[in-house]
Amino acid sequence: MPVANAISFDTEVVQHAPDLYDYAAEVPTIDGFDSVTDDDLARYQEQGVIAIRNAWTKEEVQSALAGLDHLIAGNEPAFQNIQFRADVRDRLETLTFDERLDAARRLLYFTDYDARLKAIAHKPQLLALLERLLGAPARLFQDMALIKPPQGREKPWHQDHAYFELTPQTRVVGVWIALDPAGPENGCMRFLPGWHRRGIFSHFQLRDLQICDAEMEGLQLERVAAPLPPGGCVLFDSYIPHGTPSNFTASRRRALQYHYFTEAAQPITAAERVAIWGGEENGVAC
Ligand SMILES: O=C(O)CCC(=O)C(=O)O
Ligand SMILES: [Fe+2]
Repeated sequence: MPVANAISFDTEVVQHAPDLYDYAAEVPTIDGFDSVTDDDLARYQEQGVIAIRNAWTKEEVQSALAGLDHLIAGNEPAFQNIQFRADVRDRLETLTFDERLDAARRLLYFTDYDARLKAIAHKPQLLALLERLLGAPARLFQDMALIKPPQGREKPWHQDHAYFELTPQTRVVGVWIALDPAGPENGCMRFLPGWHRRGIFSHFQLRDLQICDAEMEGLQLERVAAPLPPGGCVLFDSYIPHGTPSNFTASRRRALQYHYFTEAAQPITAAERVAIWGGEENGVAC
């Protein structure tokens, strides 16, 4: 399924307001899939997000990183879905391996090209948990790798459902997996717990496809951050507003993001998506 917009990276990086991602609390972490209780499932329905540490082992994280390096190196010629930093796009063939690693920003739809990355998405304990959350067997429909380098740009506040060509009723769970330590300074996820129950926010093409900043300002006391060690993850409802600030550290923040629905998922057209989620297209002011 196509994503709604193509993002360009590192061009005209516009800084966000310095306090747009300030937060008051952290998402509590559950230790491993086997520790998830019925109370945690109830918390997911109530808050729209739960976090699990030690969800994938060090070995699994290493295998995922090796899989990404393999794809970024260009070792699977049939796989072309890598977005690189804008200034190198017209001279990719001249880059060394290290330069390619440095310039890669986002990979999409790669699970059919690397068995290691596919295995991460289909870990049986994850699929069992997703089935408990969705009430039916989970199907992977989108995979992404998100590389936020030092100085890397923000991902402004948004609802993932705004990007999908799926009916508003289709239930979707996102799984965001840290491959490097993800902390407040290098762009770990921020959420507005409970806000997945507030319905549809119009999305505008501003610094990215996003919710109007004015709607997301002044909410420090409601926001939470989800710092995670490698192998930790957040599971979140596709209606929960979330975002990540710029990376203010010298360390790269790599993550995987998988999205799941069930066989009940219903597609819509691109025009229907805009009619439901669009801002400026529908005359909504920001
Ligand atoms: O990894 C990030 O910075 C956030 C990614 C995200 O929320 C998305 O791609 O929908
Ligand atoms: Fe997102």
